[in-house]
Amino acid sequence: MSENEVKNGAEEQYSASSIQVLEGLEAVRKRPSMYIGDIGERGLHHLVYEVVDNSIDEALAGFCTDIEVSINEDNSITVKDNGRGIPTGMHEKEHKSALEVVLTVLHAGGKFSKDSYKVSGGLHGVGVSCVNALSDYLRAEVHREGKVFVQEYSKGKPLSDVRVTGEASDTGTIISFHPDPEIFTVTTVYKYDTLAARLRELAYLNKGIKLILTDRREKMTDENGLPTDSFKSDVFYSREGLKEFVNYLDGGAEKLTEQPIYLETDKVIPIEIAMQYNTGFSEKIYSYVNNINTIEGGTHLQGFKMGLTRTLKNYADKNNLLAKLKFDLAADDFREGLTAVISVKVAEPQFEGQTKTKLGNSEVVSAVSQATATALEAYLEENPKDARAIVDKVILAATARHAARKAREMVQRKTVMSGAGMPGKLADCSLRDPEKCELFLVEGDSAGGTAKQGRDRMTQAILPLRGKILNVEKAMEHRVFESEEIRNIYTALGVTVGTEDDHKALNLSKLRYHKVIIMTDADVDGSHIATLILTFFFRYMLDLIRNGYVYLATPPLYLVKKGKEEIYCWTDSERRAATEKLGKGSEKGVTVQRYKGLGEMSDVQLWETTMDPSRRLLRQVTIDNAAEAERTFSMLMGDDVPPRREFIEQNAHYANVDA
Ligand code: 0RA
Repeated sequence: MSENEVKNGAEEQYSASSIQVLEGLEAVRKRPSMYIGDIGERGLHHLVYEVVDNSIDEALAGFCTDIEVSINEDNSITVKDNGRGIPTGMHEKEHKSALEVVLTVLHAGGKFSKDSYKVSGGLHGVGVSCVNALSDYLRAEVHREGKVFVQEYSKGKPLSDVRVTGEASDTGTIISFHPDPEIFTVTTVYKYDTLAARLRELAYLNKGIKLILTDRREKMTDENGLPTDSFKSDVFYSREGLKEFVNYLDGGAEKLTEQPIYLETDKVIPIEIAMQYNTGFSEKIYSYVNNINTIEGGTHLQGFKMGLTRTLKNYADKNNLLAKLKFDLAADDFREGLTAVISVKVAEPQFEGQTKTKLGNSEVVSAVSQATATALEAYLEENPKDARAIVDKVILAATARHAARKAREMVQRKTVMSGAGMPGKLADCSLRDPEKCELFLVEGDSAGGTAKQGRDRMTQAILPLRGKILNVEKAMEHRVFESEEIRNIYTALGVTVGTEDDHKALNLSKLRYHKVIIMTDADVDGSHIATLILTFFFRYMLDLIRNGYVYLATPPLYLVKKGKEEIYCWTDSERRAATEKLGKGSEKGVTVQRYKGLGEMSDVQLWETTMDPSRRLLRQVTIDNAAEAERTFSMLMGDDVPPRREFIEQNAHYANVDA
């Protein structure tokens, strides 16, 4: 999970009149978002994935074992592999080097790979030529047939012909590129953790491939905090693939069985699945097609669920384990406390859905359900003790679901009677158009009071929350729906939960605000409260995050003041600059006020710095790597203390109070 900085400004817009026929890489530069999704932080990182995917393909074809990714000092990227090297001979049709064709012709990759289909491929799968088009500089180096071939480009155009620059005793491809700041206007700074998360995921999904990430912008420090000669670096390698992935996702969860249940088939549709039950309550199923996280699921997920339900139900019936059960089992009772990863490779995937991450190929349903049933049947027969533990867990889930029904229906009934029954603490806005309305979730009644005074009553609603809301990561479902604070959030948002066939389905059609803004103090406690709220959204209202409705407010840390002049500061370096500016002539009378909490600001100050849409900085909560977010929430909200402390130390950025 990460935060996008949302600045007020125009997005790219295409009006009908400006539509024209575009050819080649010019098209990519004119409409980059159509090719890489967006031109923000996501798109910037997508460039790296496009290049790495080519090397992964070479590895999956059996010719490459190591892939090294470096973030260079100038925020350019180098991807190096030890594959066969991109072919450099003359390309018959195009009358130029194949290397140049691959790098400068849109979708050129496919022309070479008739015999083996491309299995990996970024979400957009646009190829390395797109990366070239969107880079102000790109250099391709190929080691092949004993020689080193080099060609350089700018904005997709070759700067020279392919040159032989030396001899090579190895083979492989080295692509270096620098993203064009004319295209990536928001940021051209790479985030190590974002790239690390994707490379880790790729290592688990493609066992046996070694992926190395190095950050040449940052030297490691020794125990005294002094820089050493080595750069920050991680090696991602998984010998056991999805089995290890499931363990990683589960973090410290208490397991129900010793080992994950695992299957791998190499039929027409290669399928790999690992699954592990734990004693927790959430369902964490991650599905991939050709290394792409299919967050909307699809036919492979459908097949898995069918195979799982049918096999467990049959086993339980056959062994007379359901005799005492007084009510029916629901399909999702079989998935409570289940962590699973499903990875399939499909030759011609059809992607559907809002974000084009839902697999549509119907032939995949039976292939996956068959494979799941066969492997699970065998496992249950061979491990009767585990089988018993799993069936008991399913029965427990059904019992808990029954107990939760009343609490859930309360939430639903209250929300359905819209208008009436809004929480007493909610100070609602007067407009009713959700697109124009914002809800601030505010830590504590005192700050809540200030926010109610300072807000724009037309569009901004305030819901104060009592300090720490329930940690839903550790609570059973009925406790979640019984919590007053959480019920207030459901009611205020106008979100209902549960339909006839899916008791957990979320209904956002009556959502009352399109911005839900978490506003907490800029300190450790405030971060904790924000994390608890985000955990609730992640587990119970994921679509709210996915639709981009969730934001974090950023209150200032300092007010630097001299006479009537006031400067708000969000970082220590801003504070230093402000102190310097106001203190010119090195005169006295400059005061620095540190805000320890929202409550210390007046209503006017809170409005000016944090709530006024024309001046504030909102951070939009997005999920760029679902698996990483999963793991982070399990870890942050789970029982294991040391990894949590480490994460907070590495990621928390609070002001130096004593400075
Ligand atoms: C087309 C054909 C061959 C290799 C590749 C592409 C290739 C592309 C990339 C991109 C990054 N690393 C890569 N490694 C290989 C095979 C040509 C042959 O038969 O030798």
